[in-house]
Amino acid sequence: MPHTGTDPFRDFIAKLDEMGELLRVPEPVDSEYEICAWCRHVADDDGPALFFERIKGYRMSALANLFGTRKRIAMALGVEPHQMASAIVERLRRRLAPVSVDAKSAPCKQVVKRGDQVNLDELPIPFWNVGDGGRYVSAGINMGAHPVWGKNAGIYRNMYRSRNEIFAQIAPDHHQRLFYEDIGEGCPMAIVLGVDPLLYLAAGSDFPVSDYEVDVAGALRGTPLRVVKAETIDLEIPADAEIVIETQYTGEMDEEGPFNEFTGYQSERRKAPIWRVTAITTRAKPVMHLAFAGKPPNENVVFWRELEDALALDALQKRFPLVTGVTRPADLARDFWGIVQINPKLRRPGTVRNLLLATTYLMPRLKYVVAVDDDIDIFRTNDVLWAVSTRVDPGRDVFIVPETGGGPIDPSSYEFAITSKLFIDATKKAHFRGVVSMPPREVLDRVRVQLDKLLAARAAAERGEAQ
Ligand SMILES: Cc1cc2nc3c(=O)[nH]c(=O)nc-3n(C[C@H](O)[C@H](O)[C@H](O)COP(=O)(O)O)c2cc1C
Ligand SMILES: [Mn+2]
Repeated sequence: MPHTGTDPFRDFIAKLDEMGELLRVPEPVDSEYEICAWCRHVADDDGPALFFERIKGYRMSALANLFGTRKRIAMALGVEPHQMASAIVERLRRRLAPVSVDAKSAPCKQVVKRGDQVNLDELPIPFWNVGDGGRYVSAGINMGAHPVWGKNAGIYRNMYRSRNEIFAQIAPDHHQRLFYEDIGEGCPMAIVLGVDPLLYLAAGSDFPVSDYEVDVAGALRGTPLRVVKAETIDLEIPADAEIVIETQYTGEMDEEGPFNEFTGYQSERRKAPIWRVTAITTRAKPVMHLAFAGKPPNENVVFWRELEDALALDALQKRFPLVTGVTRPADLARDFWGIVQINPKLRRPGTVRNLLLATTYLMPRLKYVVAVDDDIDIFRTNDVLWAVSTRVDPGRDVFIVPETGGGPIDPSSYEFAITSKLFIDATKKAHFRGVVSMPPREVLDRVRVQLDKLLAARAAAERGEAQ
């Protein structure tokens, strides 16, 4: 069952705490580089979410690395990691629209500041990696609406410009780019922080423009989200948000960036729209939500596209029943490698190559597409590379398609967003002679129990010594 408290963000923090998935940092941290350094280390260690209780010069606390591991995404959905894809597909067969509440019952309105009172300097907006062009709100869900295309929520990076101006760098294929280019000056946008983690998950995956990510989040949770009218713009926002930055497009653009991206490299300075902040509303003691980007692993790539991958598995299985799993590995920056897992008993001549090509219909930015058998754990990149090492003859099992579309911030591309694609059939083919080395299953299972017992005893002894 999904965790259905009345206060989804704070309930989830409490649940992480309870499960040993949250580390509280009591010492004051510096928002310049220091928050980033904490995040860097826990990212490298597959570590816990971080709760910064005190930030030098600010009154708010902050949370980072929320979805730094797939396990925590599964926790937010209330399932085990191996059940995630099927749970997502099942719940996303429908949508669940939010319910409106009035401002009195909306915690995000406990403190309301408008006009001259608005001051982004009160928010602990970090300076992240060396070379960033400014301070970045990195976990903001940007919410907007358009008279024809409807309502939308997407995560876009927001660079601080002044106490009442902020940027939003929105990729050409992302929805609110259409909104501000069409509406122009006055286009409304609210940047919301600290909301239902399932809305955060939904806003980070691509859906058709006709889909509203708040309805997607409602379906994932199984109960409608609570929304409330914004103060100064014609939008609805999550009533339980920690922080809401209400803005309007000024009609002006300026150079934004550089920013150290999820790829692990800086992207160049680019033009981005400037938004005037018309109100900031918060809880009485808000928690700022932060997301770390930088050289993978990083939390962005762990949860970005997670819903898309689950839906891609479902779509591929409809045409290719032999498919048993799909993922884009986070440790390889997510957007570059696609791994498809198959049941070898169902393979027919030519199917694997067709499947490799079909995967790029759903994931057009991929550079490498690899097919493996179902004895390979696709969530362990080394297992996939072991299959490539031992089951592939590069002269026979690999082919390249030149000059296809790729990601816009791949630092290796000769031409903007153009790449070739390498397809690798790393499944066992007819000539394959290998027999996988393993002790008997029954012995393995028996020893696992003994090993876990000894490890638990040792951990208990260590805790005893520490006290
Ligand atoms: C932490 C994080 C940061 C992101 N930053 C950006 C960004 O700066 N610009 C952008 O266009 N997309 C960014 N994305 C990707 C979009 O949020 C994602 O593709 C989303 O589906 C776009 O929603 P839309 O299609 O409704 O616009 C980011 C994703 C994550 C998870
Ligand atoms: Mn959208």
